[in-house]
Amino acid sequence: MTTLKEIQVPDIGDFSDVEIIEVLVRPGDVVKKEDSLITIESDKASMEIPSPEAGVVEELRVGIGDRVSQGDVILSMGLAERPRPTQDAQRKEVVAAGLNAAASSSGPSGQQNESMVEAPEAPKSPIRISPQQPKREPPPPATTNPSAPVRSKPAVLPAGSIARPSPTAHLRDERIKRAHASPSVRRFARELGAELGDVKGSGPKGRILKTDVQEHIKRSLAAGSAGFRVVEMPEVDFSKYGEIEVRPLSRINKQVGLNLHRNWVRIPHVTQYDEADITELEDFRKSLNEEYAAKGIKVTVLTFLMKGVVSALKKFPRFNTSLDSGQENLIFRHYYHIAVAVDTPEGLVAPVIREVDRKSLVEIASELTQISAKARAGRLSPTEMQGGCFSISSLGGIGGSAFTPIINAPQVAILGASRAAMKPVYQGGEFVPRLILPLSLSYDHRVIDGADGARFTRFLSAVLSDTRRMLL
Ligand code: CAO
Repeated sequence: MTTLKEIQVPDIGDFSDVEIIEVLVRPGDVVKKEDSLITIESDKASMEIPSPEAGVVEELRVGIGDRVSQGDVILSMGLAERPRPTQDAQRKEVVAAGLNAAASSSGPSGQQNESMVEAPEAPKSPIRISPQQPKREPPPPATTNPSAPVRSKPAVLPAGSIARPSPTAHLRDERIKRAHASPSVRRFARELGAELGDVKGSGPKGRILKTDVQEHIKRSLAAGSAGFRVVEMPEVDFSKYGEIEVRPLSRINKQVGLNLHRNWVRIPHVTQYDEADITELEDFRKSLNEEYAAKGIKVTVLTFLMKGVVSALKKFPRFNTSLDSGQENLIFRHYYHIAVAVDTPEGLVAPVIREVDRKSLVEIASELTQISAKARAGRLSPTEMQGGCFSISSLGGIGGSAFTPIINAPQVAILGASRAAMKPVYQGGEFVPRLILPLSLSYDHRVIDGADGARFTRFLSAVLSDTRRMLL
């Protein structure tokens, strides 16, 4: 025989009139004691309400979006009547319960109140509340004083034998903790091994739903990144080989490191090398600088590169795109905001100069000076680093002849510029000295073919060799 019982919202502390964001059961579902029934969410936290009974869901009395307080009926449940256990069976059950005290929340079976409608028992198991504190690994026994030389004990295990959390694990934990998701979705993501911090929420106020986690996994599988096992870096006791010093990475180092690593691993990079004859450009640049010296404006090669890149982006619009998150479509931008890598004492940052197509060389030079000074002073706002279409990394002020810049996702290409140098160029039957600027263009091979990569740098080279072409 089955008896019906109304399951009510238990004592939920200070919360009342709280919104239901998930209903986790349907009529007909067989529910075990402490299975979650609904998830409610207040301004502060979301929590799951567990079932105080085992039974079958007969009728749901609430839906998503309803607001509930203690005592409101969630559903009616059919409880299967169980035969009263014999004394011997009761004894066995108590022994079993003793082995797992946490599970014995309702006392010996058969002692339930069998009235048709009864007050709910307060759940004796804790209500699951989110955000949960991520489980943290114990800190490594390393020296904490960053400036003190480390003389740690010799490593007792061979290098490579210890799996340690990566140096950026705490950032990942923080992102998971901050993700807007209910406990059941968190559990679901954990079970599937999805990093909640990477999942985009489509629910109200950006809440992550179960379907978002499923979609994320599907996309990861499609992108081929799932199952890509990366072996942990070996832990090495460097102090075995000499005196060492441990210094912490800056906040910028850590964040940039995460992004660079993701971009390097996820984007198939190809780097096209080329050079541009900037002999005439250099004459023009010098004359401009003489003209604007009194105003404190300094036009560098980078300013011309920004203008030249805009011309090339107009000619090759695929370089001014991003793949959408499903990697099904290309998003073409009709604006020209250029990000510039700036070397600061705290690490690499990339402020964005907007609407470069609408600005003069002198305006760009002046803005570049201001924004790089702001970057070096650590005063850039997050919005000043957002919205870039394409990036330029200039190491020309330092030196070198070529390098492989890493694409600044979601952009699909980045131009590296090295130091220009006088070189003998064979022209009109003789070698003549020309100022040659080395260019290194990295592009996302999913979006850009090799031929277009070479066409882009050839075009850019032509524009820089004859700056009048920027006007075309
Ligand atoms: N060839 C020859 N000389 C060059 C040059 C080039 N390609 N680029 C710059 N120079 C010269 C400049 O004319 C300037 O010379 P003077 O001092 O004689 O006037 C000097 O080098 C210093 O230039 P700069 O670096 O201050 O100015 P910039 O406009 O070229 O660059 C900025 C500005 C902020 C981008 C740069 O200072 C910077 O931070 N670069 C580092 C970027 C970086 O770290 N990239 C690596 C990222 S990993 O992909």
